[in-house]
Amino acid sequence: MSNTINQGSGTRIQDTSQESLKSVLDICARLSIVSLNRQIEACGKLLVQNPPIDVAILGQFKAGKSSFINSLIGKSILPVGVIPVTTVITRLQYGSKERAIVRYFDGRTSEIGIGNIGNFTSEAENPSNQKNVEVVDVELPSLKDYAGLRLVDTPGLGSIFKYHVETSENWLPHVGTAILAISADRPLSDNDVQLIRGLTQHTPNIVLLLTKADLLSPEQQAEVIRFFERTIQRELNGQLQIYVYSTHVNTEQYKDRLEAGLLSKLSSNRDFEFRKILQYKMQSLIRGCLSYLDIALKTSLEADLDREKLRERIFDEKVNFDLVREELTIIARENQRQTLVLIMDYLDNFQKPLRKKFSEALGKELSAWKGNLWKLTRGYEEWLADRMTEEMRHISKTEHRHFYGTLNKAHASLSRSIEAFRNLLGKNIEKVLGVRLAEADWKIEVSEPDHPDIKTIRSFDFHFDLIWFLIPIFIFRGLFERHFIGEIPREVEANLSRLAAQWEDRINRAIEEMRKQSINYVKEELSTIDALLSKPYGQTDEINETIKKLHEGLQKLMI
Ligand SMILES: Nc1nc2c(ncn2[C@@H]2O[C@H](COP(=O)(O)OP(=O)(O)OP(=O)(O)O)[C@@H](O)[C@H]2O)c(=O)[nH]1
Ligand SMILES: [Mg+2]
Repeated sequence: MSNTINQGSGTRIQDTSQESLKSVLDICARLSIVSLNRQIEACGKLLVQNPPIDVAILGQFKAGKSSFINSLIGKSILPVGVIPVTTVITRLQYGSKERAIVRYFDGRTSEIGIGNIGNFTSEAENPSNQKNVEVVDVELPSLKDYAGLRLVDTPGLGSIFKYHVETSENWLPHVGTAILAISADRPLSDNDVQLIRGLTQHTPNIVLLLTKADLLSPEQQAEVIRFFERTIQRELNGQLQIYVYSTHVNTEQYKDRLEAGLLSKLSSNRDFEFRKILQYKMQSLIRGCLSYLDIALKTSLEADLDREKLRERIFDEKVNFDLVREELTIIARENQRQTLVLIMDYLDNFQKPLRKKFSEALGKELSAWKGNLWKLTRGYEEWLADRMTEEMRHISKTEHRHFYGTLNKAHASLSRSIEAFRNLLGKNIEKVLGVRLAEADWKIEVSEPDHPDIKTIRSFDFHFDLIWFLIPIFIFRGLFERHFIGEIPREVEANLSRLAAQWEDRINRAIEEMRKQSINYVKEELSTIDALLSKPYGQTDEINETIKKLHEGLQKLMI
């Protein structure tokens, strides 16, 4: 990475971090991932508060952490001792005047005298942190050289005081730069190596501090340092800066080296170092989140697979939309095909009586009609049209219910068919999901067909009246009267057929409506069940989307 993060890239890191943090937050909330909460909180604080860089002194209990800080600030304000002491996180930073503020977990704060810090941070005065102190913040004018940094004293790890261990471990995500204190008399335990591993999740800046160096001769110090180097190389496949310190001997010399090599650098490049830390923490958080999302994705894919299996079991070969649509269409078509035949059969009964009725009536009427052939023909036509219309209307009105045979049959068959389909679907759902399909009101509406507009039709094939002036009516009148009477059966048949055809059209249209209604019921039911089956799962897309977004964020943060 380049040694300068300019303003532009600083804004980019800030923006990308903000975006990625939001995605992480959303997906963690949605998938109930709680294990990243502390990292999320730490990154959130860095982004929102832009605080000083927390330079944390971490390490095993009694490693000399508090003594080291006291020595660094040139004031013995942190409690030290031969038994585990520090019980509360204590942060020290530059301030124009000396003051100490106690922050409690419940949000309260109180200012205390610098001399009373031990009342809150030492195990003796505040056993297992009975006073519920979250952190003690100390401001000192003497820390001017370290402006922009915050020295953090932490409770020791590895002691029998589980509370101390927990407090420090919980605080790790906040660490900006870690100084791992290792006492000369207990050089680099397995716990220290584990701690370094844990710290690499949270910061790119980790240094080792060999404390109580006065307990070793220069040769022994060199030997211990070589041991540190070899162990770190072997265990962590890397190198860490190693500083030496003693509060007893050569303190100023050790302090100068530490300042020059670490603290002054951090302080004078505070913004650059801060963004580097933020960038590192965000990358680590995103990677952590991605690893959870991998699991979530696999689970979701399996759920999708299960859903597919469920769907296959519910929508088996019997519960099949295409099949049921075909069945409903066949029912409708079969009935529609029979409509005309059925009506015609029924109307056939009217042929004879109508012929008789019309012939007799015409016979009576004809003798009174006067005029030439043209007038006779017009008179016949008018009479026939009026009577026939009246008759057809009467039949239509009084007999139409007898035409509904196919309509009623289609209704019954379609109803039976969709009910059978719903029963099959219901059984499958109960078998597969163990739930009963609620009753549904699948009533097919039968809309009574409109009455046709009854009009008679002319059935003459040749119009004699066009040549009326050639025909002497007094000679041929008898012939024409017989002709008119002779036409009656054809007229009756033609008009009954027309009535039948008009009713067929209307009835078949009603059957078609019912077919569409039935198919719609089935379609809607199937798509509802399908949607329900997809609902509890269907996170795959969302997870994939977040994974993609986080990878993009990670890429931007790596540049
Ligand atoms: N010889 C020697 N002893 C030291 C040095 N620094 C600290 N000590 C002693 O080591 C003991 C532990 O010191 P602390 O500063 O309380 O250690 P700590 O790591 O803060 O301990 P906890 O807060 O309990 O984790 C004390 O008795 C100190 O006097 C040092 O440089 N040389
Ligand atoms: Mg301490």
